[in-house]
Amino acid sequence: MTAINDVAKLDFDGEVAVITLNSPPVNALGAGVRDGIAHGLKQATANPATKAVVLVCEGKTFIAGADISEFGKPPKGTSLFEVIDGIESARVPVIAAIHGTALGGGLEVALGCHYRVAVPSAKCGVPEVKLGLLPGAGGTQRLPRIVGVEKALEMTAFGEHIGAKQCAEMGLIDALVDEGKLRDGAVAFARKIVAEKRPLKKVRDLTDKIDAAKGKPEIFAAFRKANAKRFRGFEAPEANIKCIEAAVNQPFDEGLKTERKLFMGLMTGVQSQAQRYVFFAERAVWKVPDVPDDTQMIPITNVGVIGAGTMGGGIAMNFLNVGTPVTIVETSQEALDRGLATIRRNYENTAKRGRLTMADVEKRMGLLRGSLELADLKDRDLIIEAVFENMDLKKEIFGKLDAIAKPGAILATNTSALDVNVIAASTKRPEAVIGWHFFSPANVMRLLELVRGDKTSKPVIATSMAAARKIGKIAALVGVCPGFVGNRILGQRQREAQKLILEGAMPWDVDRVLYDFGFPMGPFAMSDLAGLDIGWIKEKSSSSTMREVLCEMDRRGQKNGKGFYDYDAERNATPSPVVEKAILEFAAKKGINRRTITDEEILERCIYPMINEGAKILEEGKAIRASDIDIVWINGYGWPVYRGGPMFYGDTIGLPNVLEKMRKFEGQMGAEFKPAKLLEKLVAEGKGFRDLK
Ligand code: T1G
Repeated sequence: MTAINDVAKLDFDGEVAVITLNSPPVNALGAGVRDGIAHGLKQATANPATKAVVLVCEGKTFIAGADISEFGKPPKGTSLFEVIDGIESARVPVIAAIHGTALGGGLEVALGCHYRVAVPSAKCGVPEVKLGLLPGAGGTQRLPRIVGVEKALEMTAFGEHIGAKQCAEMGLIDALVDEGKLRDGAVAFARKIVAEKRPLKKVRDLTDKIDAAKGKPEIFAAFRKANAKRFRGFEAPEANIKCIEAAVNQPFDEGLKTERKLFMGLMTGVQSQAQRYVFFAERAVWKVPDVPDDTQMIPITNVGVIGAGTMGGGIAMNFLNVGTPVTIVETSQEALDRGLATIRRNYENTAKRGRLTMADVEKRMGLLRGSLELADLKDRDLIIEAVFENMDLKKEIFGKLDAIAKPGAILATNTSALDVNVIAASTKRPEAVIGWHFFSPANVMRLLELVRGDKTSKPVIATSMAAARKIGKIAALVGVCPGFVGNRILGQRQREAQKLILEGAMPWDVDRVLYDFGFPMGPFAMSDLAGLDIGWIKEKSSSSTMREVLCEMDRRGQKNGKGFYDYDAERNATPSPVVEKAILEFAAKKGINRRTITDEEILERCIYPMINEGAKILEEGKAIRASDIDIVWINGYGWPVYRGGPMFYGDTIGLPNVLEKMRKFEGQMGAEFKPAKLLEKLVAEGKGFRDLK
């Protein structure tokens, strides 16, 4: 065994040389790994006895791509192109032995090899598009030559990880070897192809799969059309498609040049910077500085949910989906039956769409028990309350839970706005109380705000974080304040949106600006979808807001075909002349002189107060880091990932611009635009949110 460098070693199994990489955590293609492969290959092929080379990795995975943390830094060591060219032009066959995930540059290295073997549990993919990039080391030119143009379009433009079995069916993997016997299986495969004198199969030389697509531009047109909605606003998917087109229409080396040009265009662009930022933000959000990794965890073997309404039902499904038994408690048999029936219907609908079997449905329903007795939660490890948003009701329930729940149980509330400390104070164990703020539909929305009370213990926080990860959520730990992080910031945008339609804009103007910015929907279309009459009480209605005025006009939203918009039978929205007239009258009644409002003002007044509120949240310590706020808004409120989140966006446009506009608006419209101290401090220091530690 020869150490090539600190992350690569070389040994020989008879006539087969084996290069082993070991660069935790994911064998990313940093300079050491690139040098290790290149130098290892040189040494291996310099030995005349070598008849084949196997490239294998130790640790949890094969190479999971280029080292993203190296991007933007001066290149060091052997370039990835030299590594792959070296492999492809080797005098003996090179075999990639894949376990875990061969992703991005890792799959491109494997595509440079003459053969690929994998264990069945392995996965392959080119997820660069999720980083706002494309496979920039020949992947867009080699992949279609192996898997065909259609598959290559899906793999590059969607970026999903594909199982080894399916990869073998596509011809991407040449052989599957036994789990746990990867190295031996790869060496045996190498011996077999040497014995059979199989040719040095260079992927770059394969043409049949791309020839099949020559003169068929309709393949690309159809793919673009079918995914236009999904790719809206993103730059990378189109660049990936163009590269696959180049693979069909250009010679290999010309296609490589096209790939390089498009890659560099994305790499230096803001979208990829944003999406790379989000990649690391999604990993940082789990880290709570004062809750160390070795914090004692509370075993969660079962769960109790109080309330079988829309939220309670969705919450229960998250745990049933991962095999955790749930007892759900309601106050009446009718409400309980309705809740249980909704859960079963949701599962059966998923089964109808082929994403679950009926056996899966029965297995999940088998883990669910309904009850009318809070006392039936006495053995629960985690209890999540999801009842009506009323403080007295929540305090009463937590008071009762305190007497019922076993010692050490976690008592969680799904409140979206109420003070968790006040709820905790209604028990003698406030250290066990924490907010678990799910987003509707709770079994679908990925975001979870975990709300840390003043007395919430570290084991309760650590356990909640781990449980959130287990049910497939991304959890941000936030502090107790009105609206926590997400809704608190939403309040800023909603306030300005409501004001803008009185001052001169129309709801469809505000929605268009935010839709074009990248949100899936604007605030007024969103209100129509949710229903304008949520929380509206006819008897108490006083035409004090446009929302009340519309409800009084029996405009409830999509559900009755009229809200801020008019809706046709297919729920397509059109601006409403009735609403326009109502807004003009309402503004006149309020004595507001309407004026022309630019799209720029709409955007700035909706977005800048959000950034400013984020700064206040940070200065109050209600969020651990700026990127957590971005994770909340990207995963819970539809902020476009290619803009990185409100805080990253603030840094992108420059905090001095945000501050200048906030001060201008403060001067024109009042204290609600008062700049946060942190914003003023960062600008004074010439820093951004990214500089906050
Ligand atoms: N570069 C640098 N660090 C990485 C990394 C990478 N490619 N992948 C993971 N890490 C770090 C991560 O930040 C975390 O660090 C730790 O590893 C564990 O990751 C030329 C341009 C492989 C499926 O997009 O999808 O190749 O937080 O928590 O859940 O064409 O990591 O512990 O300090 O995610 O088991 C393309 C990215 C790159 C794959 C493992 N590759 N990685 O998931 O662990 S671009 C990717 C993943 C490229 C070429 C182009 C996942 C994983 P820390 P983790 P996991």
